[in-house]
Amino acid sequence: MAKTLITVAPTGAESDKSVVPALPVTQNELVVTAQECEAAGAAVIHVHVRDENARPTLDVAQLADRVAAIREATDLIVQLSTGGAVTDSFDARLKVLDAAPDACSLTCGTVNFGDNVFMNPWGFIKDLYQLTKERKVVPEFELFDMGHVATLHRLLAEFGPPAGGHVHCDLVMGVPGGMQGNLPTLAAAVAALPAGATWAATGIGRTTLPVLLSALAADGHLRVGLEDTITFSRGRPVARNAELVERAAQLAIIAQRPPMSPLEAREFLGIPVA
Ligand code: KMH
Ligand code: ZN
Repeated sequence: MAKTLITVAPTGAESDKSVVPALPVTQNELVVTAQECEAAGAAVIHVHVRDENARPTLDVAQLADRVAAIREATDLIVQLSTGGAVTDSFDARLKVLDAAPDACSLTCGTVNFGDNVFMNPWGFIKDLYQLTKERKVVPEFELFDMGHVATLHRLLAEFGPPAGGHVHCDLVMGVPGGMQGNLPTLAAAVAALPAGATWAATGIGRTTLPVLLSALAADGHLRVGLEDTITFSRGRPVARNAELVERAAQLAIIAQRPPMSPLEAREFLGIPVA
């Protein structure tokens, strides 16, 4: 039976803990969240680390601690963000791989990001991609816009397949400045992906449910979490990341594509067993 890969993105770099108290920011909060989300059906965790003041950090020692703590407590695939926060330098973002995660995000282009700009010029993309291959860290290609799909084709044509041999993408939809989070846009993006690529989708904010339901209908995989939405339903804040995973898992079961286990996800993504 076909299965659904569910990734949880529990924290992100944008929301403030004082505004979103459910955000896991300490090591303990992150580990408990990881355990709850694994039990609810997640197989991958997309990690942004916060420092002692709950601010985003790319400090390699703290990243490595989080990777070790999640591995110790769960079987989840640990995917570190190389996107970081919009203020992070390219150098710091490349150094994320020094923390030796199983996987990492790799965004395939610059995008307006609300009032900011999330910078991903070609030079940085190709340096990061080559480093993922050298270090055997499996990249997930983050696509915020249709132009990013074109850059993914260029990357694969110039540098060949990724570590693990399999191309897996995440359509990040509904960012103010990126592609819209709706069914026609999702269908167009999926149609443009490289042959053989698999994909998940996530919708930011109010696009969460339309994108989730569209992705399931189109045989795609799912990413959910407080990084992408802080509202469970109109006027009701998300209480725990796990409730977003539970909802995604229930819908995947209804769609006759139940969640993949972390072990099944390793095989699917080409990530060796830790
Ligand atoms: N925080 C955003 C600027 C990623 O994790 O790779 C970038 C982001 C993408 O979240
Ligand atoms: Zn992220």
